[in-house]
Amino acid sequence: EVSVPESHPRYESLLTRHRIEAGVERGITSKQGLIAEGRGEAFDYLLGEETTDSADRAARAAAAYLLSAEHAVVSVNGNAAALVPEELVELADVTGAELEVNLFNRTRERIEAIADYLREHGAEGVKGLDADARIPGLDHERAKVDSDGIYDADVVLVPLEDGDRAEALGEMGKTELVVDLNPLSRSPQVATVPIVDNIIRAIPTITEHARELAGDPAAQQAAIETFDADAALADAKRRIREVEA
Ligand code: PTJ
Repeated sequence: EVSVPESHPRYESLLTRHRIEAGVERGITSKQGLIAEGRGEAFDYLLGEETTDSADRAARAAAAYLLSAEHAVVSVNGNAAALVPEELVELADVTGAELEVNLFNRTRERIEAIADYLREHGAEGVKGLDADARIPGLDHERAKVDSDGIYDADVVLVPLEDGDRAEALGEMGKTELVVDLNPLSRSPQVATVPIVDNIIRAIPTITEHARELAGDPAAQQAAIETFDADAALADAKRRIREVEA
């Protein structure tokens, strides 16, 4: 798919950029998605471009919430779809969650392109095309969700979310699992579970934990009860402050 040699010291970061660029070319990712990617990369660099122990614990708690949910939905935007289409489908399969396309810069074309792309990667029954319900307290476009999807969900995984929508979903009483590399951003701060990690690593990590926790409600409960969101954010901020060249 790309011509970056795996031995390149910045292999993963370059691969990520190529995927986002290709996403824009395919009509999946918005131009603003390019800016978001640059911002994410800077934080990833400061965090050492690895899944920290703290982020791993958050991923485990997220897996437990997804497995024990009545109705779990994974929200998919243009960046998530471009970066981890197959991994999102796998996560949905392992946890029983649904996938719903939900965009900040919403256009019918992009919704359909993303749904098609997810189906190409094995997804069934992608939601977000009906958009027959609204998240209260948000302006029109960002508020559009499926009544039998995000609107009805008790647990929602929202990667790379903007703060307003994250807050509004929280106000609806939903358990929010947020993947965001910026621990200072409002969405991880309002999340039940902030996963401060690159989505490229975070989604497979959540899936791995879900495989291990599946069918074990006691272990799921323990992962949820021992997780401390404030400590997770503090860990990420400390890591950034203590970074050395
Ligand atoms: O496809 P759309 O229309 O829904 O738009 C999606 C974007 C991401 C463009 C939109 O939601 C947006 O503008 O988001 P922001 O406000 O730029 O926030 C994106 C957040 O995600 C920032 O805090 C970034 O640090 C973070 N981020 C960027 N890339 C990654 C990331 N977090 C995890 N993994 C990444 N690869």
